Amino acid sequence: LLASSSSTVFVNAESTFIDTMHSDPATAAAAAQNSSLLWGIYRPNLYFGTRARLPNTLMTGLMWFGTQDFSGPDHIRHGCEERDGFEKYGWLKHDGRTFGTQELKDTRNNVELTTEFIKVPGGNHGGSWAARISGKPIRNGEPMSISTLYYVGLDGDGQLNVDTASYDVKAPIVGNVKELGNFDITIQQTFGHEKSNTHFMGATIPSGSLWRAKEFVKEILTHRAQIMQQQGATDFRPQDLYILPNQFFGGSTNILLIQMNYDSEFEFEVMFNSKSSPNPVTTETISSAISKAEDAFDKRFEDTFHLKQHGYSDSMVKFAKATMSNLVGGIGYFHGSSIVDESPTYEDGQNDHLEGPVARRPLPNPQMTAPASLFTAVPSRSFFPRGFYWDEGFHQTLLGQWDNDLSLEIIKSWYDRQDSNGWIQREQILGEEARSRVPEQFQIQYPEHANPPTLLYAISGYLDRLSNVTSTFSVGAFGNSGQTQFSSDFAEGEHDVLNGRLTNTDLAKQYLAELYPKLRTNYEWMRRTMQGGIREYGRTSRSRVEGYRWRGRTKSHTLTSGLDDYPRAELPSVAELHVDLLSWIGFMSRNLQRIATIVGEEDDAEEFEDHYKAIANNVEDLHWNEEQKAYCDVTVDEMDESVQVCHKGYVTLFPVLLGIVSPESKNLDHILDLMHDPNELWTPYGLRSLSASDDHFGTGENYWKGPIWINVNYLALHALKTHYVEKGPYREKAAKIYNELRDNLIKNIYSEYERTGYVWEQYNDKTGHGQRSHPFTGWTAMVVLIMQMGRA
Ligand code: 6A9
Repeated sequence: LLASSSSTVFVNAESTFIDTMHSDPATAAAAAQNSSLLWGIYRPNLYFGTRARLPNTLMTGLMWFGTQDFSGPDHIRHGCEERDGFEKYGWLKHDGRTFGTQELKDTRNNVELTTEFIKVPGGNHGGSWAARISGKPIRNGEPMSISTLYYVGLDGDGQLNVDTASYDVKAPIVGNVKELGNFDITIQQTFGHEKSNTHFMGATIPSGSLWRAKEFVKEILTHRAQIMQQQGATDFRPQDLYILPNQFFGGSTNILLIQMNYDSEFEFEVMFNSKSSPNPVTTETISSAISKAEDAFDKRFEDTFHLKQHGYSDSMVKFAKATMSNLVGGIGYFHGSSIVDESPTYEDGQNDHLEGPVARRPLPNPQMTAPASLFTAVPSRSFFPRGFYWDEGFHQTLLGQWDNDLSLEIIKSWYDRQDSNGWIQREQILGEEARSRVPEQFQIQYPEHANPPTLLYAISGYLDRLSNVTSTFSVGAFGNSGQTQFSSDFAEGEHDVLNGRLTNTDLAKQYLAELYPKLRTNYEWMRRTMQGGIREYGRTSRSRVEGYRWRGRTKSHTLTSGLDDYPRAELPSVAELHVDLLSWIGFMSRNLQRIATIVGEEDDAEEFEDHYKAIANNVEDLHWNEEQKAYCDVTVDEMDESVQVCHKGYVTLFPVLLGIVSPESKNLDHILDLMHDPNELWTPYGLRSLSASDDHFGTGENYWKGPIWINVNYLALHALKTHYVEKGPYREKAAKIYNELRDNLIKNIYSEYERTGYVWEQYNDKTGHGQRSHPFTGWTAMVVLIMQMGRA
């Protein structure tokens, strides 16, 4: 397999050798439901990349660089990077299983790329798929000059054979991988000039290093350029200098790259054909399959979210589709080791060291774990392309509405990451690729560090969807205050969205029964590990043990709470009790009670109900501050007296955000006032994280000290709608706030998208401007649910 020189590597659309398609992909789709998640765009950290949902497997990816000058190899586009400065990029439509279309505006290189993906189910190995990559100048009349590279790599066992002899005629790559069977891959130009200007290379690279493909390419290109210059070449253009050598290096090729240079509009396609499938993808079938899938997407989007029906404009519907689709396009499959430190901790009473945590580890012992896998969405493809525990519950709250079973598969994958104690790593940094994006001091995970249990929030959304199809699931002590009204979120027409197999009563019960022991262990772990010291009360009665404290806190940060720099007590102390955490644990009790009832664990259900009552009681008893009219954290002062610590903002809202405060409660009235007061939390763009009247407001890194976050705003809207707008003396006030807040959020997130091209990590509370990471189609994508919710 050495040196083959070929300048006509790519077959034309007309000369394709594969027969036309045998059967309708839609029919086959139903049969292939089970394997429809094997192949996907599961490399969301890349602008475009596919892989099988398997460890150490076949992966493909796209790179490109500008050839207008000689700096190209230093600016190869591959992983999503904010510094690439694209004016816009993201999936416009993506159904999560069979189809997606993405647009990328690489402003500096004057090229607008479109990447389309289509899967054709069939056979025993996840079907076949195709990618179509096209490009054109953004600014017409200005030069566009780029070099594209598409690579196929095998990271693990199997074969990737390249028949160099017939390389220019038929499928250049023929392979076999155990779980994927036999396949072939064709990469060919279908439109564009410089057709002869194509180059390729095959090589053997060390296993596990495929994720470094970009560095590899950069080395090859610059090395070759050097050699050509040494040979005396002076008059080369960048596109003649930075080219692959048209050679195969090494014994058994495990990476193959195809390079094509363009100076005007172009299109090429990548076709992966699974040999066990009777439905091949061909150039002819790609177009019709894509347009069918696109129509189906549009219809399903409307059937699910009813945005047109509710009067949203076309451009707002387009925005909603793009926002949800980029969350879907953010779903990835990650595999590898992580780093965990299980060394013993010692907690001092109070820590007056400026930055130290209250818990010390005198003998740190970070260790690599065994490799593990996770199927998950990500908060941001560019900045945080990996799984985050509490982000994921929000992602799945939206995704569950779109594709119930896909969402349950992801939820299950997360609980598979739970250890025997009940702990799940908050940040999932699996493997070297993921680790390469995280500064060292943040790589280690600690087995007493929690994060809000939002996966249960997503599961409770699932239960609500179920209770809407059958009364079997409308059970539980909190059913009447909870589910019945909750179902109002899922008004007429919602049955359309119950598209999953797992909405079948028996299968749903089975799913929940399998998950239940893990949920219970996780709950017990939370209660045990986060236990607070309620010193002055002793621990005699049940309600007196219901007080909790986030671990892993320093003076300035409580990363585990998810609200990083939100102000807490001045000094970390073992005597602290955190009101948001108590609320989350109450939320767990309530939902576990629901699930235990469904799966027939009546005794457990009773126990959870007891816990819940004690928690609801202590929310008022321990945390309500009558002077401040807010739910506050608790700690002890220098005199060892219990004191409340009030920093009004998201933390002080949690008992309402999670529906623990009764609609009849006078305290609710005060919390509603707190929300609606512009001097406190109210802004024209959403609820700010910290009250404008708080001393810490807007100070320091100002991450959760004022800016507006969409996940917490969603919790507020959902709680209002579910618990407070229909019942109790404050229902009118609640409804007014709900309606105004909802309008403000939708208006601002949408107009910022129009203004900047992106959805953002957070929004400025003074200007409404999107800020920090982008695109951030993690929980900010919940704007789609906010649009769907309707007015109170
Ligand atoms: C640091 C920087 C290239 C912070 O969305 C994920 C999380 C949230 O869960 C959390 O509530 N974000 C929020 O306060 C982002 C966390 C990123 C930490 C990684 C490394 C990488 O620099």
